[in-house]
Amino acid sequence: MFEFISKSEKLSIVSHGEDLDGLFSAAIVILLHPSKLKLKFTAPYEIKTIEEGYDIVLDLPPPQGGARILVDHHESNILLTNRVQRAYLKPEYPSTARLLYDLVKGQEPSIENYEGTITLVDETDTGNLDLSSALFTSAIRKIFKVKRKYLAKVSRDLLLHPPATSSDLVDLPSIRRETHLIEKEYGDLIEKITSMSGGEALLVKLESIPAYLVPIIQLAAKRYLLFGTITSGSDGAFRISIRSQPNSPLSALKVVEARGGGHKNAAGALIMPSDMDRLLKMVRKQLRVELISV
Ligand SMILES: [Mn+2]
Repeated sequence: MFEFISKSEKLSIVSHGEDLDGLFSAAIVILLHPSKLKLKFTAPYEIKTIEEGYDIVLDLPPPQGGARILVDHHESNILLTNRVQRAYLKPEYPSTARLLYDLVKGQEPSIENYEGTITLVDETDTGNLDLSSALFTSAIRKIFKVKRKYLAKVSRDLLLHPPATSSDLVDLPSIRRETHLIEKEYGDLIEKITSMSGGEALLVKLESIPAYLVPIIQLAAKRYLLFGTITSGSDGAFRISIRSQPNSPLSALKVVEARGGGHKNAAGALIMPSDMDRLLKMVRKQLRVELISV
């Protein structure tokens, strides 16, 4: 793995552009192969149908065009490993960045300077977000939507100022303007979300606020056995993101079933509005569901 990354002359890599795991996994490749790197950020719901192939795919399902190497930890992507030459896919890993780190650290001991950041990535990628890491992730999603190319700069910044705590994330030079802006603009919403009382299942439909605020809304997820957000995409489909607690009678992955993927307790899918009723019915069989719009 280390040889492949450091010795290849040119490398094309594609990583997940919506969270810290995708950004820091890309940062590790940048560290080992700083020049002649073609770096692209995308999302699971975009990449599956991409016909282009890549040398390395990180934290994502492999594209139709295939890949030489896949490094990932999403259980649901095991079904697509026939698209790649070599798959390092370990669902037991808390993050793709941790897996990549373990694959290369034997040959590149200097990477151990980033151990603290890797631990922070593990925490944020297993749904253990606090307000600061949720603000950071919302800012990343906003940038992903409006000026995606800037994310490469954020990845480099993570190497220059390796964060060890979630408040370091909010203050990362390339991102702090955005995190402070979101905090100022949506202070009332943050207040409302962080004071939700909890219950069996809650589904939140985002109608009057942008979809990049989903990570902040999800701060309430810990207080529900099952928690979901629903946003509508430009194509008329709904994007749903589900979180579940280990003791929920219904797991997040089960809710999205064949329509999406992810981890057992954190999964997402694109669904048609006509399928919404069926999904709701399934959840209602097991849990008392509350539905709200924000
Ligand atoms: Mn991940």
